Amino acid sequence: MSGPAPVGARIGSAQADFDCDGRPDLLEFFNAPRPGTYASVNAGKLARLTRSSGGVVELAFDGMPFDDPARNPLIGLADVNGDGCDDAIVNVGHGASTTFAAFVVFDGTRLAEVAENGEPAVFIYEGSVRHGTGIECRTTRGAAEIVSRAVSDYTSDFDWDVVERVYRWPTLTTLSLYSTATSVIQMSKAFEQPADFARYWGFTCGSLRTPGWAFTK
Ligand SMILES: [Ca+2]
Ligand SMILES: [Ca+2]
Repeated sequence: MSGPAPVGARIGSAQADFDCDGRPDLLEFFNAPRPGTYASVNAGKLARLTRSSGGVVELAFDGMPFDDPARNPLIGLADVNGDGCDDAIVNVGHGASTTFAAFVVFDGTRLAEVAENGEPAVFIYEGSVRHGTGIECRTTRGAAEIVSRAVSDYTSDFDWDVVERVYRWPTLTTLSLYSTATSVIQMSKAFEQPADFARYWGFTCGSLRTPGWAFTK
């Protein structure tokens, strides 16, 4: 990024303990259009963390292209990387029936968008009647993981093809693919959806359960 980013309206905020000092910090989001790929599509955003100790760190990121620039990008708060500090889950775009989520983490020094192979790590969730992707944060034998489970019944009306990808954290702000597994869920009735619907259409992380409809179905 070159030059100061013009910062527009504040479009969201949340209080949580992002630096783990036991006191709440303030995370704010601003509309921040700037030159570059997404300048004309309202994607420029700025996250600003004001720590309870007084320090301020900022992160410019791209999110929600073509969306209402006044829309709050914050999906929710949870500890995504397992260090015990709160992190932010932000909306960075959508498909026809899906939401694209990314993670904003304070690593002790800077505010960063979690990356995989040098690019923002973007996780898709939700879906339609014939496909879905669920995201889950979990810990396996002490290792924090992000699990993505994509399902579709394109190949058979009675079968859901499942692709499960598990990611782990080499650092607090980077993810890498740890394992991939495929399986099939067989249904007795055509077009029937798996019983554990939220597992394949919802986003579960800490106390965050979204979207609500995926957890009441
Ligand atoms: Ca704090
Ligand atoms: Ca964390």
